[in-house]
Amino acid sequence: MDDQLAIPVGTTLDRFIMRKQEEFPYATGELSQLLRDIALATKIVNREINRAGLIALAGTFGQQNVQGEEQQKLDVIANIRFIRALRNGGEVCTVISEEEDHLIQTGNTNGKYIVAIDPLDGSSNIDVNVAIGTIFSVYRRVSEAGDDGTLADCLQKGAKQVAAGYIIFGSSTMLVYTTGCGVNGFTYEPSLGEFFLSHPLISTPREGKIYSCNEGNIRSFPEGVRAYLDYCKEQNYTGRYIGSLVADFHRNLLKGGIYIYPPTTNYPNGKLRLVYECNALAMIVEQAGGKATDGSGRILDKTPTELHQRCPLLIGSRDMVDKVHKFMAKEAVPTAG
Ligand code: AHM
Ligand code: MG
Repeated sequence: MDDQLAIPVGTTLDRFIMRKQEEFPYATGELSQLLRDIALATKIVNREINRAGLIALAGTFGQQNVQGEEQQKLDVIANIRFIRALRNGGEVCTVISEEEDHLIQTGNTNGKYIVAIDPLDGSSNIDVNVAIGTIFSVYRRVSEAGDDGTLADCLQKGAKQVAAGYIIFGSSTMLVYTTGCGVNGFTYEPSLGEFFLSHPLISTPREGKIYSCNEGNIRSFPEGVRAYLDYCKEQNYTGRYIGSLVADFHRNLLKGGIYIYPPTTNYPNGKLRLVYECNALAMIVEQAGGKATDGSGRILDKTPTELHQRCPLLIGSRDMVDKVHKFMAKEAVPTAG
């Protein structure tokens, strides 16, 4: 990591990836290429998102695209774009996507890597011009190369991720990722079509003052979480909830805070997905000095049993996550009498 001090802010993503690869003399360059594939798809999706308002306007006049098809929803477009880029890149044998029920085999049977992706998260915000994001995890396959990836390749615990990242499509577009040696953020300059290092070695504050959860569901939150939220109010903390996981997470990562999606009546196992939402953000937050749990244990130690399994998520500044756990532990202690 020390060497990174020599990589200045303003370095392009391509050059950064190349410099990082040079730190590993035996690296084959495949992971580097995979990250470039994701960056390329991001630029295309970014273009589609920026045109979304115009497309919707066209839609109101009954317009169709050039093939005469109805315009597709952005999350479907993003899914197609990322999968196409990963397929064309050649390094990935199998993709798991929020948009598809089953494993997606790319046909690159010699590809070493598995990618789990939520192509466009925050679906309720897509149509209303609010920040949305993409979340991705990269695993090394455990099966022999030469054939399709297997379910076992895709159900590895988060601690096995070799890289994880997210893209936020907000007031500017950023790509934030880690390969396990710190977290770096890159901001997109649309007129140049390049990502530039803007947030080197992100470190999240140990303690924060922002809490993020959907308080509309508070009646069905576990008692310990409710008690913690009371505590936040007593402390005059700030409540901030966009309802786009990436946007809420990104703000809290930079400023210090906690995001909570606990079990609720509607989602008894939590709403978020372990394999392509929680794991990636958990790796990033840990690499930045924060913490991620499901309310009882570390997210990265959970072995998934299903591709689309849901999981409660408490993620953010270390001391804040520890504090909720203290409130939850009190809840678990039976009261006398
Ligand atoms: P999605 O994958 O259908 O978009 O759902 C995930 C989103 C997260 O981005 C967000 O944090 C959460 O759902 C919001 O849920 P709620 O509307 O229940 O608060
Ligand atoms: Mg999602």
